[in-house]
Amino acid sequence: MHKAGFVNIIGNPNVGKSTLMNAFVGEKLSIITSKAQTTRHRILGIVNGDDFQVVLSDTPGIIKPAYELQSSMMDFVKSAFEDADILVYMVEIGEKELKDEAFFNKITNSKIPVLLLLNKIDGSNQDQLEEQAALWQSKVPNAEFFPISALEGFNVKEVFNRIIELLPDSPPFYPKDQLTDKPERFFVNEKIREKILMHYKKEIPYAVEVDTEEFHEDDNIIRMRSVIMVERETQKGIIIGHKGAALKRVGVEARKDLEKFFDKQIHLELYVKVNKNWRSNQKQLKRFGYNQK
Ligand SMILES: Nc1nc2c(ncn2[C@@H]2O[C@H](COP(=O)(O)OP(=O)(O)OP(=O)(O)O)[C@@H](O)[C@H]2O)c(=O)[nH]1
Ligand SMILES: [Mg+2]
Repeated sequence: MHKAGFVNIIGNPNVGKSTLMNAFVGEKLSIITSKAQTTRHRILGIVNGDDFQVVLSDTPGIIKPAYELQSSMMDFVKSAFEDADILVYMVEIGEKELKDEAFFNKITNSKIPVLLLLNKIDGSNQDQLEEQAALWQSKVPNAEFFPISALEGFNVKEVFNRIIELLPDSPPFYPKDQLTDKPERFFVNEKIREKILMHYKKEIPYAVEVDTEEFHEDDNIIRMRSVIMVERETQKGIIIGHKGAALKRVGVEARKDLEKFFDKQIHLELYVKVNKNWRSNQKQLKRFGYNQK
C-alpha cells in the first residue's frame, strides 16, 4: 500500500505559506521575506516516506492582478486548485477575509478535503485566538481547523500527520529521491531576489526579475552569472547603489546562502540590465517561466 497526492497551499499574501512549505520539506526551497508577493511561482516541495509521497505546492498570495506578471501569478494559483487532492488554506491572526470572492467560493465549495490553518498564533493572546478561531471556522465550515505557528513549528507535525491520513492511495508521482520540480538555476534566481526584497524599498523589488545565465559546476566550486533585470534606467542606478555598494551586498549575502544551499563553494557574478516593462510583456514573461496557461 502506497499513498500519494498533491497538497496545495493557498491564501493571502504574506500569511506564511512558504514558511510552512519549508517547514514540511525541511529545506529552504521557497524564499521568505516580510514583504507581500514574495512568491511568484508555483513551487513543488516533495516529502517522501517509505509508503507515502506528499507533493506540496507553494503558491503566490492571492491578489487582484494589476499587470501581466500578477495575472500569471494568479494562473499558478488557479492551477493549484485544479489538481489538488487536499487544499491547505492558510490565514493569519488578524486577517479578516480573502478579497477574491471567486477563489474564496472555490474553497468553501470544495469537494476535496480542506485544512484551514490559522497561522502566526505565536503572536496572539488566548482571547484573540478564540475569537479568530470562531470567525474562520464559521467562514469555512467545510474545513478541518488547526491553529499553527509555521515559524515556531507549533502544530506543524500534527497537520502533516493529518495530511498523510487524508492522502489517497496512489503510486508516487515523482522519483522518490526528488525534492522539487524546479531546476538549480531557479533557486539561484530566487535567492538573489530575496536579497533584493530585503534591501530595496517600495516598487524596486517588484520591478526586478533575475535570470541566471550561467551555472557551471566543477568538483569543488560552482560558477554562476546572473542578471538582475529592472524595468527602467533609474531603477538600475538604485540597484547598483553608490560605488556599487548596494549590488555588492546583494551578491555577498546571496552567495553565502547559496553556499549553504548547494553545500559547495560558489563564485557569483552579478550584473544589472534594463529590460523595459518586462512584467507587462508576454514574451518576456514566458521566457522567465511565467504565463504557463
Ligand atoms: N510570527 C510569525 N511570523 C511568521 C509565521 N510564519 C511566517 N511568518 C512571517 O511572515 C512573513 C511572510 O512569510 P512567508 O512565508 O514569506 O509568507 P507567504 O504567505 O509565503 O507570502 P507571499 O509569498 O508573499 O504570498 C515572514 O516575515 C515570516 O517570517 C509564524 O508562524 N509566526
Ligand atoms: Mg511565499
